[in-house]
Amino acid sequence: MPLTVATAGHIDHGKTTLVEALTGKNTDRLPEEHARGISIDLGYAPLELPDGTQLSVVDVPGHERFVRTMVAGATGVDLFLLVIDAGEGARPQTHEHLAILRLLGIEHGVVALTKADLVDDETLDLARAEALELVPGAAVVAVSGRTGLGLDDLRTALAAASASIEPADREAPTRLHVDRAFTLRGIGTVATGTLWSGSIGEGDELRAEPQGRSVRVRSVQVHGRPVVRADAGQRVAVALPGIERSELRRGDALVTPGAYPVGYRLDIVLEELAAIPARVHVHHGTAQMVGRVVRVGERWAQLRLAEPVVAARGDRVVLRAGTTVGGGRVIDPVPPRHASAERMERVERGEIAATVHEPVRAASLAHLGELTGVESADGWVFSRAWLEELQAELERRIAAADPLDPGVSLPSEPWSAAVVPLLRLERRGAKLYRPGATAELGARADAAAALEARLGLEPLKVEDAALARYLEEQGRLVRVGDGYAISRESYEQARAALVAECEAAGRITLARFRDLLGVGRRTAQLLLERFDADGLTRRAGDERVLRRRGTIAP
Ligand SMILES: Nc1nc2c(ncn2[C@@H]2O[C@H](COP(=O)(O)OP(=O)(O)OP(=O)(O)O)[C@@H](O)[C@H]2O)c(=O)[nH]1
Ligand SMILES: [Mg+2]
Repeated sequence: MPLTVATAGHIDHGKTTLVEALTGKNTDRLPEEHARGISIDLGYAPLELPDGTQLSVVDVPGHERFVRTMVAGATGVDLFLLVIDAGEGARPQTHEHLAILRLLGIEHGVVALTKADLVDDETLDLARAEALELVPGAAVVAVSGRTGLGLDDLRTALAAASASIEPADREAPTRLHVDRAFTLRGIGTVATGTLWSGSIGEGDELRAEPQGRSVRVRSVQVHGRPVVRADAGQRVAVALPGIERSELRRGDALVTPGAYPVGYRLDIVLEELAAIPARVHVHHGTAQMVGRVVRVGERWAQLRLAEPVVAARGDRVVLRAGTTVGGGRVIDPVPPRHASAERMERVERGEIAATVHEPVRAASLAHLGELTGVESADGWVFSRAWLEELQAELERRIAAADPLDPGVSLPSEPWSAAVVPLLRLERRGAKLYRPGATAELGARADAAAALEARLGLEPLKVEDAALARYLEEQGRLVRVGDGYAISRESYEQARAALVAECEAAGRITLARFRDLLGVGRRTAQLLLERFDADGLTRRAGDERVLRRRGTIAP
């Protein structure tokens, strides 16, 4: 099983020297690193242990200004190799790197007391005692990168620590947080990183997030050797010919398309090492960005990020503000904006269904684990209680609606189309009614009778629009213009006159129709418009002709 190990420790304590002694490879690549005698960027080397275990070593810089680089190198690895100068003992970045390893959940590893060739036995014993106190449970091995002392013991200790590592999840969707992107002549863009989960092989279709760019893997290498497929837990280099070097950088992620959400918020269980200010640097994967910490309850916080991240439940984050002030474990990688302690508690416990009330898209919860005990429709999930509340609320509004049109408008929310069919209500057009509900005149029966008595061919203004609509549906009047009505009989007579004229003359003008009916121009106009709307006639210049299949409406 391939594993990754990251060095850790204070500047100049001998990390790079030890990695070279173990692997034969000097991981300081940059001219500036050699000139200054310190590591600046991450270095990589393969290490085969006596028991055959393949380790990928990530060598990190110890300088306090490069702690963020250390976080990017350590994130996602399986083991640590904490390096402490036997003569100096633990120094500030020894402590800070150790804190970061703990925040990242990297629990297994080995402590190497370096430069053992330079100290006497007493000093070495002191250093060993301090190391045992700092990292209880870890093997502590005295070594020298200079003389080779203790290297075999160190390899053995690394093998023992490796044996307790749970294998990374190969079956999970692929995720690789990019720590380097560069161009190779003849190959194009190459990205490297620790494969957190899944596998990567030639021809795979992946997505570069958060850009959302589709990329096809041309080839895969593990420590300079081509492989057909690399598995979780390995350091891999992938050739991605379809994307420009400038479109990819440390902090991006290569993932199975659609498998991981991308968002600007993370709900975490907060771990506080020092006072955490409201504005911090958030480290996640190989990315780091400014973020706000919104505390929720006693244990939790919502991180609001300046840039999007590709996260999953269980991921770790490190929070820094000058120094490392805390971190956390992600419980929801794409949480709703308004966080409550109640929701946090439930989500932390994995009781996802209990957090669902009003409809949310099922896809937005998919990454929180299996979801049972909720209602679902057409990609939305919601609680039974919410559905009942909606039913009750609509029924209340229907009860208060005009008895002439006892319905309410369809909900306009995005979930409307999915949820409406589940309601015990009848949909008619854009409104909902009690099943079988009919309009009733109720208290307006007298008003209706009085109106009907006054109706004739001259359009009458009707203030009560609902009443007019109802009476029209009942065949007791015909509405014309905007808020006017005529009697049904008048409508039929006017219609008969129009049809007769058109059949005789082929067409009719407004003037002719007015004269035929003996009404004013405005009345004739309103009637003709109604006939047009009913599909009986259509305009042809200044005249009207019968439509071939004039429907008889209303
Ligand atoms: N005598 C002796 N010198 C050592 C040993 N290990 C490292 N050194 C020396 O210590 C100095 C720092 O070693 P590095 O390996 O660069 O230290 P580092 O921890 O990688 O430093 P940064 O990457 O900058 O944090 C170099 O001059 C090394 O030659 C050792 O075991 N014995
Ligand atoms: Mg170094």
